Amino acid sequence: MANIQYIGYLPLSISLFFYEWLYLRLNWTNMHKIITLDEFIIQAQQKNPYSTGELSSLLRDIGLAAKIISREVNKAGLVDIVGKAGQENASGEVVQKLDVLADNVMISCLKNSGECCGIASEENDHFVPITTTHSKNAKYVVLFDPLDGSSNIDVNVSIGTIFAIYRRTSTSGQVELKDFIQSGDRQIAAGYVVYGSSTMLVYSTGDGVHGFTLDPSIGEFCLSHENIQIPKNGKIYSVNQGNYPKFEEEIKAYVDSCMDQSYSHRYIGSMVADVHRTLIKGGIFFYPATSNAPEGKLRLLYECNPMSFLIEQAGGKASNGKDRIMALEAFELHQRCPVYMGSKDMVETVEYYIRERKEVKG
Ligand code: AHM
Ligand code: MG
Repeated sequence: MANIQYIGYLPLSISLFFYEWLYLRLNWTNMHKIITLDEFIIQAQQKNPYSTGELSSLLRDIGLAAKIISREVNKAGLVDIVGKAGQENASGEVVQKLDVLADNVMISCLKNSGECCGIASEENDHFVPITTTHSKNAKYVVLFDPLDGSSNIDVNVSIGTIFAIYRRTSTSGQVELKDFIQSGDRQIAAGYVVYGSSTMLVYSTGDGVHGFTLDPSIGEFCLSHENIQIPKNGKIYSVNQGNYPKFEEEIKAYVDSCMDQSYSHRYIGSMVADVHRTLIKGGIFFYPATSNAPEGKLRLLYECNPMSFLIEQAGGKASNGKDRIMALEAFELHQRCPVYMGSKDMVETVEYYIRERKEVKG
């Protein structure tokens, strides 16, 4: 009798055993599918027989800075890091405490890196040479906006870090201004980190655009968006429409056409978040010249060039309304420029509006 009772449990035990085996197998496979940022960078380096590993090492140090900034941004509201720092930056804008913190984290990680001989940041008036014995003859300079969209810090909306890496033009010794004032076409790598509903690092070394999501449980950026391609056309326009009365007539006409076609308007007010959405979903992000800011608001070296590098690498277009942003000549560290970037067809349409109206005006 007892044996018959146990036999009754047999199908249940077999299914439990099978279920457990399947669960373990799937988990094992998933675990082994994870590619971390460091692994990805090393794999990319191994594909290039001439690689010295210096750029890889620099990118990994920026990844470390991103994790530290992400940790601090996530604590904002709990500790005294929200609010104004009581100073203005090189562009005369109010600096937030988190701007300063992010700036210091980037500078300290890059100083320790040994692969960077100087940095320039939106928050500092002048470039900062790194003079340690190990760093002063390094190949690379890094330009960055440590915390973009900082007016959104207090209200828990996505903010980000943007970076661009160039090879220095001077041969050795302490860096000079000319090492930083280079056109965007000379970028070796560029990327951003968006501190949003999750933290993501997106970068390119000129071989496609790749996105990594921070898994807080293991403290690693894991490959989540390989080879991002921006859709050729889109139906989202992203601009501060409150500035409409200050736009030139041709930009007003373009914005009117977006509304006539019932395009969706999305504007977060953090370039990193707006460009991130544009990269993934398509559309156009623009910050045109206005009557009170004839060169627009965004900075060529810290914001426009690195984002243009990513947009072009993903198959999109980035223009100042007339020319490719990355072809523009840089002549000063905090230079601004009007920007139109995103899906190729949409950027060409706005360029057409600008060209046509300019011709009519003569
Ligand atoms: P910031 O670097 O001081 O934060 O300024 C740049 C930000 C961009 O992220 C965003 O696209 C733009 O400023 C928003 O400006 P506005 O509030 O004028 O629309
Ligand atoms: Mg900025």
